[in-house]
Amino acid sequence: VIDIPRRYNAADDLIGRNLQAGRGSKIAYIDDSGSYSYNELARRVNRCASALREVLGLRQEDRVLMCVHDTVEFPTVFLGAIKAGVIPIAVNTLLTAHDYEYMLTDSRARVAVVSAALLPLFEPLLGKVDTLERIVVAGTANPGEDSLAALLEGGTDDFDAAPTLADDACFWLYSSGSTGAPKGTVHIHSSLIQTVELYARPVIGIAESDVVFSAAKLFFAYGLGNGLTFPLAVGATAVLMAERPTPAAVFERLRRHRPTIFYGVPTLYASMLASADCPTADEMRLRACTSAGEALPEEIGKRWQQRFGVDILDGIGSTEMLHIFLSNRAGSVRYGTTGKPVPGYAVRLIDDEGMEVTEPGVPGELQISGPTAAAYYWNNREKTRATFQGPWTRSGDKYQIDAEGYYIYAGRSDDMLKVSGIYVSPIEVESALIAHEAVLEAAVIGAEDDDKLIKPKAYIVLKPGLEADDALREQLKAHVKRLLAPYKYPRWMEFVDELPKTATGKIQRFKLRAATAR
Ligand code: 3SK
Repeated sequence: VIDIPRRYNAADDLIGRNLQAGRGSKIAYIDDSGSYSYNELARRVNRCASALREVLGLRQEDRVLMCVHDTVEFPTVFLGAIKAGVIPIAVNTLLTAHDYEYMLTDSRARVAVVSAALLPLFEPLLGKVDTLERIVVAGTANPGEDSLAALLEGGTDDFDAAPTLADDACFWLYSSGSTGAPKGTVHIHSSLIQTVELYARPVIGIAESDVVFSAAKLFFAYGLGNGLTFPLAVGATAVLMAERPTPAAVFERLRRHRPTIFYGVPTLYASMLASADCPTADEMRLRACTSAGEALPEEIGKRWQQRFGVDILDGIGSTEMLHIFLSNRAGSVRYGTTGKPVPGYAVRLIDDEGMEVTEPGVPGELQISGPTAAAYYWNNREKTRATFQGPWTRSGDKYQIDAEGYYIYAGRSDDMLKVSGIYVSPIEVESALIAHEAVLEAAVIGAEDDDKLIKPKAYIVLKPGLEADDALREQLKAHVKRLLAPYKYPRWMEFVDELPKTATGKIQRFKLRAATAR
């Protein structure tokens, strides 16, 4: 844990330290449009900060929602807002207009900065969400639309950082839960740099000479650290990719830019290994790989290590804790485990009676204490109190330790699923299914695919007189994809006569999980 002055601005620190170290002409970012030096990034951040304040008239602590693909526009707006004392809210680019309407209404963001391709989802919300004043288009805008490029034109090359404090709200991320709406998770200025000193330097050994590439996007807490905080804190170079992280797209960047650090998620590692076009070790110059989002199956870690001679450091973090607090370390990797606590964080396991579990093999809920915990959930006292309990943050994940103190994932405490590293609420998928005219009831659980990775599986009761067939299955999948972010659709469907329920009518998903595991 490092000492941070009371008066502190995270963006000013992350950019300013590179200019002070004489790294102005070094490449900070490479995206699909070109390369950007630290000097150019600093200029763009200042222009964005000054334009948000002086052109758009935003005040300190106003909020800007960002739905931006991984291009240089993301760090420009994220850091520009922070430098201006305006609070960026980075949201998942894969959601629906309905999700964005909720987040805009909840946050009362006055401005939304949106990648051009996502504009159709946002345009109808201008006028509908009365606190939203303007949409600014990142990328190529059409005549009549406000573009980020024009906004930057209106800014100035120099800008003095807003007088923020280390404990001030800095940015938000939205976190999902099994029930209820996503929660605006408020992080403070000091947290970003703490994740570097606690995790990125000691665990990954990130240094100025590294070129990093994160397949996990910047709007995730995991991707934000990987592709923004960590490289900028040490003066490294980060490769950004706007498109979906398919194996082909990732291979192309690995071959072209030859990063030294690659950050992935288990689903992607599995599909990369299964692809005929997977590069050879010689084509790459990887020296460290990380995985988070969901537990990395042992077999995938071992196959990657054999193929590339580099370990995958599997770890777990959370939106609430900002980055990884439990991780494997180079030289002591144990596949099939999430490693040990990252020094600077305390971790404990709590059983159903509220007692701390210390014996190997006994599961308990993982709770974490550390300096990067979010301050609170916006406008949500009940969930804030349930999650942030004194110095401890409840993760909702169950873990057990083995005889040597390695932590092993033992499932969720609630019914949430993690699909390719993103939380999916079963209730949301069930509601989408029930909205289909053929469905009477539905229950969704997580089931393992051939790579031992979790995907949604639905148990469905059809309306009387209807029969299940392949056409209906495909119709239902398409229906869910239309209503929700497409990654949430059930990969498998089982049609049943009834669902297991409590006496009060609550679905007993644990019974379906037990039946599926058999
Ligand atoms: O999913 C994770 O394990 C994770 C890791 C780092 C930061 C945030 C998250 C959710």
